[in-house]
Amino acid sequence: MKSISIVLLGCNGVGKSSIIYRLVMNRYLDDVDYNPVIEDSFRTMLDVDDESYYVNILESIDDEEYQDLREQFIFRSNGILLVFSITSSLSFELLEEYFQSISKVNKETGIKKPIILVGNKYDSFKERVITREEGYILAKKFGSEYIEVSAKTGCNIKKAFCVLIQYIHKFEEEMELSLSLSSSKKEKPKKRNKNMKKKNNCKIQ
Ligand SMILES: Nc1nc2c(ncn2[C@@H]2O[C@H](COP(=O)(O)OP(=O)(O)OP(=O)(O)O)[C@@H](O)[C@H]2O)c(=O)[nH]1
Ligand SMILES: [Mg+2]
Repeated sequence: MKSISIVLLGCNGVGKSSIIYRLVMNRYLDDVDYNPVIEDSFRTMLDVDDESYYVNILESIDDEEYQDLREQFIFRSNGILLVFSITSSLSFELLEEYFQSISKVNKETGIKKPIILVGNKYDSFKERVITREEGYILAKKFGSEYIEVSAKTGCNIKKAFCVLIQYIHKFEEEMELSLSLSSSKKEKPKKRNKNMKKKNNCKIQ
């Protein structure tokens, strides 16, 4: 079974933990006395396109102090769910900062990690301040897909993870292909020049 790691990034209170609980336990913890921790890690299994995946899900505390930790999480992951709340403009504006962290890690590793932009709290559409169109525009800028979800109702939660896994799978297939192409190029025998041929025909007597 394939094993992959997904990290959830986004500012305080956008619903990262709630999204994870909904996926892993199919539960919604409404207004729980939540104690943010530095690192939360969950595991679950998901079937995507006839393939089973062992999914490791990470969430990190959103704090300037832990910027290095955030970059480590990005580095360790195979793909990222970039989360904001459709009811908070600040959570949407701060996405740029997270994207910069992703770009920094991508630059260092030379690998462009798949991202899905997730607009949570879809159920609170009456308090919506970010339009769907704004979500699509930003997702396009990030080179990602945009999905609106609700951890409260469960709407599109599984879909967001499945779409990301499809992207990760596609991305890794492309990486393998380009690696095998570049190694086969290296292995390609060089054309012999005339001198070499002569040399090889020489008989040592
Ligand atoms: N209406 C609504 N509220 C939500 C939803 N998801 C989360 N919440 C609420 O938003 C608040 C924050 O949710 P968390 O899951 O703790 O958010 P978080 O991103 O993990 O927050 P930190 O860990 O503090 O960064 C809680 O009061 C949740 O009940 C949702 O889909 N709809
Ligand atoms: Mg949390």
